[in-house]
Amino acid sequence: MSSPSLSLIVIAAIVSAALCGQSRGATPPLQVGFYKGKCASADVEAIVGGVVKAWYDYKDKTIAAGLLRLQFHDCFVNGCDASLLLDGGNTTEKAAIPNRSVRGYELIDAAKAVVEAVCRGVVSCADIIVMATRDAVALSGGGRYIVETGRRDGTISLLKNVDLPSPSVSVSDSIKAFAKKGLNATDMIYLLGGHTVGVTHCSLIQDRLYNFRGTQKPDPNMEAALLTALRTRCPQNAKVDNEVNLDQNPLSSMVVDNSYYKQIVKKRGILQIDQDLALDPLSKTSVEAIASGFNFNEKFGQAMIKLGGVQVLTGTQGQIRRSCRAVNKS
Ligand code: HEM
Ligand SMILES: *[C@@H]1O[C@H](CO)[C@@H](O)[C@H](O)[C@H]1NC(C)=O
Ligand SMILES: *[C@@H]1O[C@H](CO)[C@@H](O)[C@H](O)[C@H]1NC(C)=O
Ligand SMILES: CC(=O)N[C@H]1CO[C@H](CO)[C@@H](O)[C@@H]1O
Repeated sequence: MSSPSLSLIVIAAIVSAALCGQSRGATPPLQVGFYKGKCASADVEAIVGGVVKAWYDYKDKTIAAGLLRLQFHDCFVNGCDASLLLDGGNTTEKAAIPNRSVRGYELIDAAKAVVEAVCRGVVSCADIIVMATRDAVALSGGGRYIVETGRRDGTISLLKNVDLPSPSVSVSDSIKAFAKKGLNATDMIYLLGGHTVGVTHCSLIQDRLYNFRGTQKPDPNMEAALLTALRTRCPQNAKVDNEVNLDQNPLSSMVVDNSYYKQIVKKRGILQIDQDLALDPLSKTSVEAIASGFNFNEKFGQAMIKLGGVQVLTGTQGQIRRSCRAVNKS
């Protein structure tokens, strides 16, 4: 009577071994230094780092902001598969409204051109995004975190997949949106620290300045001096949509540091989600701890590594695109 149960065990063992082998073969994990020895004797990370440094030194000191937002939008929509980079008229991720001011595409193209010249068809666009963002953060005063690589590029980019949180999302809904990507509340609190650099547009904060939630009054949770300054920068019925620094400390608006948290605890947040992060009981205590100096750079780096692992393609999945802007023809 022991034979049926024995054969069941044997079958179960075979099935689980097969499943295990399959998932290991098809989707190996990301790894640190994936490209070592894969691009002749070249150091892929150093090549990308050189392009980013030149861009930062000679072209654009604000590139970290562009790339941070680019990585966030890429990873949040269909995983970190460089789908955001695909051109294709007005039906792709790129054409989505929340994405309308994403920048950094040209730097990715430049880095891709250099690595392709050294070893063709080896380095994915998805990895270039993650490596370049890391380098730009380090050049902008943030910590230099160690990235994992081995991502492959996706082939699909659809506008209808874009489901990014709006600037007026509540903290609790934002936590839910991040949880769907495997990122917890702590990760979210650190990742929003990306708003320590870069800009938004007046149109996205107009309601906070003039008519908060239909009250015909400004957001009561905005510091008076900031309100005055922003009303000057963003006049009502203006014809131009001006830019506004997300970190309102003028000494630090281009530096990756914990200044964003210091500002929001002083009610000097710019987007509504920024200000809410400092007020909501779900995040308030963490925000205050980070503002008072708690190890931001290292924690931010860890959260960026985790963001870089969202729904990645590895192994034989996807492809290594020849151009970051188009799916390979054959
Ligand atoms: C709830 C989540 C988030 C919301 C609602 C949000 C919303 C926004 C909005 C509305 C803008 C301004 C766009 C414009 O006016 O052009 C912006 C800019 C920016 N976001 Fe976020 N964001 C979120 C999370 C993140 C994360 C996780 C990162 C990166 C780690 C990030 C990095 C940035 C950066 C660096 C900018 C400035 C971009 C530039 O200067 O070009 N954001 N974000
Ligand atoms: C883009 O959208 C417009 C309508 O808004 C449409 O006429 C046009 O054909 C679209 N172009 C592409 C490439 O899909
Ligand atoms: C969130 O994830 C991080 C990193 O994976 C972990 O260290 C932390 O304990 C988690 N936090 C919560 C509140 O679950
Ligand atoms: C709708 C919209 O503005 N889409 C933009 C998304 O980003 C790309 C690259 O910057 C622009 O070319 C699109 O116009």
